[in-house]
Amino acid sequence: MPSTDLIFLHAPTVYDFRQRPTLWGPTSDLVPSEPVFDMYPVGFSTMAAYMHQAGIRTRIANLAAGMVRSRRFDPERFIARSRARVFGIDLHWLPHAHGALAVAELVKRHHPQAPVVFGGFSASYFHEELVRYPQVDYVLRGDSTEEPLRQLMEALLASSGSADAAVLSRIPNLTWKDGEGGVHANPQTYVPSNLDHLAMDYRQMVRSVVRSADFLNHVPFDHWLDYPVMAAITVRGCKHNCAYCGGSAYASNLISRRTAPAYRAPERLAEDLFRMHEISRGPVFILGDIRQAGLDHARRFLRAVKGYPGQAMLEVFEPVSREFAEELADALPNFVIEFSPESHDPAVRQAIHKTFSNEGIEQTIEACLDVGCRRFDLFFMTGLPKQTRQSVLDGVTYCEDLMERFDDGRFIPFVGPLAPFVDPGSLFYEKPDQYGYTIRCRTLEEHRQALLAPTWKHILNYETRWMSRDDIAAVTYEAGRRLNALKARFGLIDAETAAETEERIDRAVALMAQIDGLIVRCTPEELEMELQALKPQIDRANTSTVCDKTELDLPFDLKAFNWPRLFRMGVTDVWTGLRETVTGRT
Ligand code: B12
Ligand code: SF4
Repeated sequence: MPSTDLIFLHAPTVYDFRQRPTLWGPTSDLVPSEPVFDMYPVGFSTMAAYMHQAGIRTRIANLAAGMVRSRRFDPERFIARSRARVFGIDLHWLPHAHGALAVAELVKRHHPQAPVVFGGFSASYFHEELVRYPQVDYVLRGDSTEEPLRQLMEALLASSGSADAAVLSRIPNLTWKDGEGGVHANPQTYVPSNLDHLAMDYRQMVRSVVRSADFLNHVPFDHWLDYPVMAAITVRGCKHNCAYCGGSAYASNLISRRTAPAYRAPERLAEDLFRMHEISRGPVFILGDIRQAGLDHARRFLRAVKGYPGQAMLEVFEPVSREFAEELADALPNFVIEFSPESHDPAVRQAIHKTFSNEGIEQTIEACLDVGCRRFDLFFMTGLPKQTRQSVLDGVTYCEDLMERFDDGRFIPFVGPLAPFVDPGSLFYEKPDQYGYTIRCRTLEEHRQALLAPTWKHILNYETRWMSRDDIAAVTYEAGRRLNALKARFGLIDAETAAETEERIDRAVALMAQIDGLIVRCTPEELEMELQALKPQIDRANTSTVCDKTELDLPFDLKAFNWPRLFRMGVTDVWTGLRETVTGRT
């Protein structure tokens, strides 16, 4: 009898990445993940907590992180040995198209009777195509699937895995197949208007770790063991409409049927932070601009969180006034700002619907640093409308001006590509002509195939009227190279780190040219052989291409985990679990 009702599996982007020679380039440079995006969706923890409340036993297995960590980790053997009644796989980020489907295939091979459930933004967008793959049984659509998942799980557990059509047809947001292979997409009616029904404190995660005696499989991403950053969610959906974003107001309506963002109540959000601090001393990343629901909402949060001792990273979507910066500093003295204007050029920003001015950007940096912000990260992107090669490089010059002006080591600019995909549901993807884009892949299968190309340049699913894929790749490397040199000049990174990054960029550029040449000259079989021969070099050029990934990390207390607290939490929980099992209560 399986001891777990539902196991969540997170796949790598491409299942056999350890064998494949893929030059991933800078696609993951600006997130904590490895190039195979080994971070699982934060929703795994909210779904696990929600299932726990309903008496459904869950586990998490981050297969991607396991594969990154050790060559000896065999995901197929892990799947074969997993005893779960239902398998849940995320296809949230489209770059997982290959890995997620391959993992589902393995689940079906080893557990043919166990239902396979998919969810996430990309699964929702491609739900009808996805459910037609033989290894997929169900897709739960939308940005909030906790309750539909509970209903599906109860139906599956009550029927030993093959729920009745009448029952299935009543589950909101569910796409499913009937016995004849007919696809049914139930109405997407479960769209909660706030996030207050969710538990976001990771305690369920600790319980699951203790119960399964399996810490490593639960880690959100491999590097988390060195850098235990936690995520606090303020919102699902967004009121903004950045044209590249697959989670914008427009995309959210299309994918999640969401007409307005759902917010976490400010006081609950503050509680989330304090509870996370009980577990980890790592920084907390507060996802979503806390001002999105209005300044009153933001101020309620700041009042409630005042006294929080840890480091808080805050995203801002629009410029910050001096007054608000002061309020931030007062409530969260250890605050860090993440701001993504994406370009220095107002015309480019206008084209992506970021309508604030350069003065707004500069005032924001000045105000935040003045009031004591620990660090200010600024993000620029390549591959945008109206953006030429020159415009990207001018953006680096603009960063140089800013580094000169704010030169005490706290202002750090980054540049990275819009990659690997323009996201489905975004305005670029849905209205490419209007934005000057050519979208090369339209179906899930086309994206799955694209991921098997030899370099990130060939994986890109788009080019723009202003830059081809070659241009985007070349200028991204060049911008990275110049910014790297500037960071060394202004003392933001040491000379050794800068030299290593420079060397990686050189190596990546040379490899890209070499692979381009092979593609022209070789037959597919020859190409495969040549690429395999290059694999060791490709692997060495793959992480931290245009900047050193650890530049993103904040320094934090080495005693990152509150072990006594974790121990108490785990032991209490195992004891409660045992008592529940004995008394039959949940
Ligand atoms: C927060 C965020 C992040 C965080 C991730 C935090 C985390 N661990 O989840 C960070 C900053 C690290 C990040 C990174 C990336 N992100 Co991001 N991110 C977002 C953002 C701003 C919010 C996402 C959010 O609200 N999540 C909360 C809800 C919606 O999701 P959730 O709770 O995790 O999961 C729920 C559902 O999705 C679903 N679900 C998910 N998985 C599963 C699995 C099963 C079995 C089931 C049943 C349901 C289910 O149910 C969950 C619970 O209700 C969105 C933009 C937006 N406004 O939406 C972009 C967004 C999701 N990101 C995007 C991208 C592209 C990326 C990167 C690939 C970018 C890059 N090249 O580096 C990386 C991938 C990182 C990785 N996996 O390693 C795209 C995805 C588009 C797409 N369809 O692929 C978005 C839409 C933005 C954009 N540019 O278009 N991101
Ligand atoms: S990029 Fe950020 S601010 Fe813009 S629409 Fe997406 S989530 Fe909202």
